[in-house]
Amino acid sequence: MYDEVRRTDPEIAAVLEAELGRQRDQLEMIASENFTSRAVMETMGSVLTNKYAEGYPGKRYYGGCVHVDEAEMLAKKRAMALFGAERANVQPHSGSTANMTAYLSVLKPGEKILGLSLSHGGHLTHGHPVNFSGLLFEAHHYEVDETTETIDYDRLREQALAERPRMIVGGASAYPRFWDYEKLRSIADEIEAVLVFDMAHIAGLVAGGVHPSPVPHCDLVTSTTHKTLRGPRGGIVLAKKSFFKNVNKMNFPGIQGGPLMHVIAAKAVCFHECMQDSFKTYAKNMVENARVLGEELVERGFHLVSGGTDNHLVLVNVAGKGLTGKDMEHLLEHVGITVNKNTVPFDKESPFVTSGVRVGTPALTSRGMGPDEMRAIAAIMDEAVRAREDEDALAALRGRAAELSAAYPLYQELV
Ligand code: DSN
Repeated sequence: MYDEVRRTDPEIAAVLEAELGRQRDQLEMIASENFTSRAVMETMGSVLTNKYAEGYPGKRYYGGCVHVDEAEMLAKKRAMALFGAERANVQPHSGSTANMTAYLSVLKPGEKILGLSLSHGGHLTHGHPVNFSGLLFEAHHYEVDETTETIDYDRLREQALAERPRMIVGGASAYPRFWDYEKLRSIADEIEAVLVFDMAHIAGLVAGGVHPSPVPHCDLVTSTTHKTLRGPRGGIVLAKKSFFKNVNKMNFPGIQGGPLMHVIAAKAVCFHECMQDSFKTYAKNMVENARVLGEELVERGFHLVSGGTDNHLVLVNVAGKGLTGKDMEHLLEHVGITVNKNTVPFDKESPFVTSGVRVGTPALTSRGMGPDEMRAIAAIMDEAVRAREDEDALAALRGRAAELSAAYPLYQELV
């Protein structure tokens, strides 16, 4: 696979090989990561990377776009069919530019937005002060309830009525529960706000029919394509027809220049894969694996934020185990399990330390792992916490994690 780069650039070839080894050998449980198909990777590594195509199919600023037009039209058509959307823009380079496109297509700088607080599971692009969304707009935040650790829609409504944002944004990067889109819609309607939903984390579950879809309820829906959707790294905006013209104008020329045609073609490949029955099974398995993992952790005395999960991730508060999220992330990495530290609602620790870890099942489910492996992983996590001062015990746990990885080969054709 890497023959040419090995010949021309051994230093980068070494990086590629080392990363392939890391992905194969570790138990990848970062909730936003996945393993794409070879078809997606081949398309991303194709000649389409050479092509400039500013504009949209049939209306480009460059000649020679006949074939990339075809790829983009397929990607749009498939995105609309997959999600039942009226319109789709498949050009955003990332989830962040998808959100920027959506927001600026309906708002002027300085207007008010209302999104879930980052420390309660939201995302930087939902109005955090260090992000464009907090810099360009007057951002307000809703939170989860302290007892249930789920979104308090009554308080959200009160806030919306008091602050009257022009846009409400739903969606999260660390929220394990279903969303109540009807409630969000009715609150947005009450104050005549635009309703945007960022479904980056759950898009694959929505596509697979195991999570309710925000598309019928929202004016604009954004997503990445590389998380549970298992496609190339990138973004999309789905829109109601009346919002679409502004979305297009804002993505290009408003925000981006030349679209990444190799990635857009790979998005089309991904959407096609997501339409297959095998993807429905995959989506179901991601959720089942997260449920089993969560239950096993609860049985071992871990606190799950909101008490469980409806989706592909669990947010584990490890403070009760005498650890910070940072300690837990390091400890798990030491035994061969990759997760990320994450704030939990009302966290007393800083975002660099945190009291929690976010653990997701998309990548290991792609490798074929199921409930038995989740039980084995929960046991490794628990034993690692208990044996955290005992290097021999940790080495034995690392061996058990490595055995699990080895039993589910990854990218075998790549050497
Ligand atoms: N960084 C992504 C995540 O890990 O959830 C969100 O953009």
